[in-house]
Amino acid sequence: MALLKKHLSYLLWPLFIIISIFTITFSTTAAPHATNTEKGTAEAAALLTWKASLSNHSQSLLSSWIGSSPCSWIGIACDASQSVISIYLRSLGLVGTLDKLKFSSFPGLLNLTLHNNSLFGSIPSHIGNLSQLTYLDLSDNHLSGAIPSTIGQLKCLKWFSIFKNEINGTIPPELGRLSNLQRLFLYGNNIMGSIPREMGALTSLLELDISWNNITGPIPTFIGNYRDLDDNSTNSSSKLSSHSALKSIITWAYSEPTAA
Ligand SMILES: *[C@@H]1O[C@H](CO)[C@@H](O)[C@H](O)[C@H]1NC(C)=O
Ligand SMILES: *[C@@H]1O[C@H](CO)[C@@H](O)[C@H](O)[C@H]1NC(C)=O
Ligand SMILES: *[C@@H]1O[C@H](CO)[C@@H](O)[C@H](O)[C@H]1NC(C)=O
Ligand SMILES: *[C@@H]1O[C@H](CO)[C@@H](O)[C@H](O)[C@H]1NC(C)=O
Ligand SMILES: *[C@@H]1O[C@H](CO)[C@@H](O)[C@H](O)[C@H]1NC(C)=O
Ligand SMILES: *[C@@H]1O[C@H](CO)[C@@H](O)[C@H](O)[C@H]1NC(C)=O
Ligand SMILES: *[C@@H]1O[C@H](CO)[C@@H](O)[C@H](O)[C@H]1NC(C)=O
Ligand SMILES: CC(=O)N[C@H]1CO[C@H](CO)[C@@H](O)[C@@H]1O
Repeated sequence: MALLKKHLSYLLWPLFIIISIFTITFSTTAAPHATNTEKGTAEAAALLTWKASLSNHSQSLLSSWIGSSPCSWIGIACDASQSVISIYLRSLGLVGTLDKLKFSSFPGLLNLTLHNNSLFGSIPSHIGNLSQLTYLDLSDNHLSGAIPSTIGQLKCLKWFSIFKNEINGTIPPELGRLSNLQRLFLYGNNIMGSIPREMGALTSLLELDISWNNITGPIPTFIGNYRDLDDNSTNSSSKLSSHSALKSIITWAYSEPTAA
């Protein structure tokens, strides 16, 4: 700046001052504010687009979702920089799909909880855009289709729950990439096939419930980290490691609702 000043002719001085005022004004007030506002606006727009795709009744349940500042909306929480970190809409009776929820608009989202609504359709593959997501709970809805392989992109995920839906297909091997995953609840769906070998890499896993599906095949001894297997269809408990972190794996094999 000093060097620049030295070379400025008197003629250019007024211009320099004007530019300086602009620069200072923008850098001290407008610029950071604009950044947060833009971020909030993009997130608000994404939420409003999703809201508009839901049933009329659902939209009335989200009546606080108006304007461009989502941080005060029902079910929405933000961090200090006004970035949305949590979408928590549990047991509201929302009816609709996830298709219009533009996940890439929420780069800072940690928590997505939509437990016990009436969401249908599939889990969109672009859910893989939620790169910071730690907690994903879509349980107790009517979601169908397969678990998208892009789930493997959610490297921060610790909790993944989609129990009591109509999910079909097989468990994607990419699930094995979730090295931070501690709890995995897939029970009460129509998932078939065997547990992929790749899930042996889930070294942080503490709880796994894949009961009430149509999962078949041998006991995966390659998931070497569990004990207390509660499984009456196969007698493999002697193969289980006794020094494991996983506290419970609940009836993973054929689990028709016989006694229930
Ligand atoms: C939702 O409300 C709009 C306007 O009130 C109406 O035209 C539309 O038919 C309603 N849709 C359903 C599914 O009820
Ligand atoms: C699910 O949500 C409905 C409201 O939509 C509520 O009445 C019901 O108690 C909830 N069920 C559970 C198990 O939380
Ligand atoms: C996400 O939501 C769950 C359930 O409300 C809560 O226990 C957890 O602390 C939240 N995690 C984050 C990272 O916000
Ligand atoms: C899974 O469910 C979807 C949607 O209900 C259906 O279109 C598809 O055929 C099913 N796939 C399998 C393998 O059952
Ligand atoms: C479970 O899978 C078996 C073998 O693929 C199939 O024959 C059976 O119909 C399936 N059952 C259900 C309830 O989907
Ligand atoms: C397994 O069998 C034991 C003894 O018959 C029974 O007490 C237990 O409830 C069964 N577990 C499951 C998950 O069916
Ligand atoms: C399970 O394995 C143990 C040890 O090998 C054996 O003693 C027992 O009879 C087996 N039980 C069944 C139901 O196969
Ligand atoms: C911005 C961004 O990450 N977009 C990605 C969202 O997810 C879809 C489907 O996985 C990708 O194709 C996009 O590149």
